[in-house]
Parts: sequence; structure tokens; C-alpha cells
Amino acid sequence: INAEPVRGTNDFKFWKTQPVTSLEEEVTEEGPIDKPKKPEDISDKTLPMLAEFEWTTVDIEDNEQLEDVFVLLNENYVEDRDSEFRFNYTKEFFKWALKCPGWNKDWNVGVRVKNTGKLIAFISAIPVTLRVRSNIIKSVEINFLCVHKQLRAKRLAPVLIKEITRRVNKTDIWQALYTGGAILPSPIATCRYTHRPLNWNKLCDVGFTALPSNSTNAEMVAKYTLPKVTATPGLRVMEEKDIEETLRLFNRYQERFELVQNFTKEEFHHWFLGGLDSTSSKDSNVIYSYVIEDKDGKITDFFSFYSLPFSILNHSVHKDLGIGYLFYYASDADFNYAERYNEEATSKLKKRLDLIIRDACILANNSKMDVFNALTSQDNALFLDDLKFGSGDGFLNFYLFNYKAFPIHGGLLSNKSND
Ligand code: NHW
Repeated sequence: INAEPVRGTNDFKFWKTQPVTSLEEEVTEEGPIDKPKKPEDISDKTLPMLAEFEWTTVDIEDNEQLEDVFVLLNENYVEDRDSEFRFNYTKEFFKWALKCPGWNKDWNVGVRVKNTGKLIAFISAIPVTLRVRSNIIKSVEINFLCVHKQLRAKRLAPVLIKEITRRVNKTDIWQALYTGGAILPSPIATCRYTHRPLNWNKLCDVGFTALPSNSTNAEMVAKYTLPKVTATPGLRVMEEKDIEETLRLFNRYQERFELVQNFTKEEFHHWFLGGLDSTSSKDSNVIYSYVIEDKDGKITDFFSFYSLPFSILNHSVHKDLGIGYLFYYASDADFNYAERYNEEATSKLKKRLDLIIRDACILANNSKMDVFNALTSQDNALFLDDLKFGSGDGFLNFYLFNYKAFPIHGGLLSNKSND
């Protein structure tokens, strides 16, 4: 689903004042936009706030405050255009998404109504290390920007963005990554959401998908039915003992991409074996990670997906839609070829990804997910059609703050076509 697009004639009154590439501009050189600054150059004071509201730093370790964020987002965050579905974040999901290694309490910024204490706006940052082609950039990822529905269009979002920028700058970080459905100045990459139906009948029932006019329900069910048992020999849940080897495999696989997040061992543990509060992905119902171990005990592949259900807003029977999101994966299938853009190497990788991502769909289905989503990022173009993923109407734009960059190309297929 997509955030409400910022409409056509927008002159970006706010974004014009920020260090981002304008939509008209052609990038000729990569690098930071602002002149270098120091944390001491940045004000110690929070930004001015409208009289009836006040700033708050949300302590997400305090259950009541976490509940406030949870309620704000569940009632006011991203909806699809027809207001039928909304992300249904759980507290476990927030803990996973916000309490990653190096997280900073100050970067969970809220606005409350002075009189009642009600939380009406939120924005968050987490630390990330990005690699844009060969440049390593210490930055943050901004997420969960939300203003209460009744307080929209009052220019609160720019104040939240400036306040989080101030807090991040105070720690000597000057770049940020953020994504969204809205078109702002200027995306460095745009991906499309694709969906692989797992539970056709329910998806149809709740209006997530429609029956094509030339098909019957029975045909669609038959088309999308998956076996219960996975097919890849050596497939098993990733465990603590796999971290180092899997991270090595993962890092090597990531080399092929132009924009990636680099993970330390601790970060890899967090993002793939669950939040700090859980010890393994088996205990968490947020992140699911698997490895494939060959008969010599070597890890040859890895894949992961996370669970983020939708609330169904107006349906008499179904209240929730189980959604799996393909997260990261890696395979050594094409590692033995000197030239990656070689047909044989690509076809070997494609075969492997077809097999393991099909297993990811099976595992998601077994975990009661109704649909499996993937973006057109990474090497996904190799398997999306074969595995019956259909294009959705949502797009996800990727943005960098205070960093000019040439457009980012996708994985193998698009790199190849650009050669
Ligand atoms: S994308 C999800 C964003 N959230 C939602 O869609 C939730 C539902 N919508 C809302 O809550 C993931 C409101 O509509 C929001 C806007 C709050 C979106 N990103 O207050 P005003 C993220 O969280 C601009 C950035 O009157 P509003 C990523 C818009 O173009 N800007 O609007 C977040 C306009 O500026 P302009 C957005 O509807 C990344 C201004 O806001 C935006 O009441 C943030 C209007 O403000 C969006 N998604 O509230 C950037 N949507 O120039 C981080 C609208 O056109 C940057 N706008 O006049 C980096 C900071 C850190 C740097 C550290 C070095």
C-alpha cells in the first residue's frame, strides 16, 4: 500500500529549503550537499512548537509510552487509498524495528497535546551504515513519521523532520535514508511492490485482490496452492551459531548492489534473529530467518522474511490479514564464476532463487500469512514471475538526505540491461 501521493503542482515549500536534490536537477557528482558542520554548530534547543502542543521524547522501554505510539500509528499511519487496510504494528515489531544496536532514546520524538497528554505525532531514527557504491556513509534511517489525522496539513511534519535532524546532527551524523510512497525531491530509486497470494480465498473475500474476469475461484486457488513441505535439502531455521558464516556469505552477496546497509555482527544478530528481547527467530513472530546447509556443513544460502499484518478496517468476518515481507537473502550459486553477468551464472542463480524463495513462500504460508510481498529490488526480478508474484499498485521510493547520488540500479537483471 501507498502513502497518499503528494499531488502534482506541489512546489515543495519545505523540501526546497532542505539539502536534497530537486526534481529538476541533474546529478553530476556524488557526495554531501551541505558544507561540513560540527555538532557544536547545531542548536541545543528543541524547535518552536505550536502553543497547544509540546515535544516529548518517547521512552519506548516504558510500556505505556510504547502503547501511545502503537495507538497513534495503528489509528493514523499509512492506509491504502480506499481506506480498507492499515498496517497493524505490534509492540514486538516496534521493539525489533526501533531497538537495534546503537539505538538512541532521543531519536523517538513525539508531540503531545499539552492539556491531555495525548500523543498526536511521532518520528523516529535508527543508526545505519550505508554503502552507496564504494562510499561508506554513517547515517540514520528515518521511519514512522506520523501526524494524527485531525491535525494534518498544519505543517507539523516539517517541524518533526527538522527536530529529528537537529537531534541526529548533535551526534555528528549528517546523512539519512528514508523511504515512502510519496514523491518528494528526489528518489534515488523506485521499487514496485509485488504480491504472491498464499490464501486466495481470503484475499478475495476482503478485497485485497479481485478475481480476474476470465477465471474461476477454483482455478485461482489451484494456481496459488503450495505444498506444506519445503523442497530445498538442508533448509533449516537460522541459529545463533550460524551468524558469522551467514554474515560472510551475505556480505559477499551484497557486493553486487549499489546501495546497501552494512551490518555489524551485532546488527546482523538483531535484524535476523529477532529483537534484543528474544534469543532466536523461533521465539519471535516478527522475523523469520533460514539457512541452507550442504552435506559438508557449509551454509550455501540464506533468506529471511518478516511479518507485518494489516488491519482490515470494515469487514464483518476478517479483522487481520497476515502479510510476509521478503527481507534479505543471499546465495553462493553464482560465486564460482569470474564474470557475474554471464548467462550460465545468472541461470544458476535464478534456479537457486526460484527454489529457495518458493520455500520462503511455503514457510510464510505455514506461518498463517495470507500473502507474501516482495519489492522489485535486489535480484528479485529473477524469480518474481516464475513464483507467481503479481505487480501491486504500490511503489516505494528511496531517498537520501544531504547526499547527492546518481540513480541506483537494481540487481543483476537491471545491471545487465544497462551494460
Ligand atoms: S513514509 C510514511 C510517512 N507516513 C505516513 O504516510 C503516515 C500517514 N500520513 C501522515 O501521518 C516512512 C501525514 O500525512 C504526514 C505528513 C506526517 C506524512 N516524507 O505537516 P504537513 C517515513 O516515515 C511533506 C517526507 O502539512 P501532513 C519516512 C510534504 O511534501 N515529507 O503534512 C519519513 C510537505 O512539504 P512540501 C513528507 O500531511 C521521512 C509537508 O510534508 C511526507 O499533515 C521524513 C507537509 O507537511 C513524507 N512521507 O503530514 C524525511 N509526506 O515541501 C526525513 C508529506 O511539499 C528526512 N511530506 O511543502 C531526513 C531527516 C533526518 C536527517 C538526519 C541527518
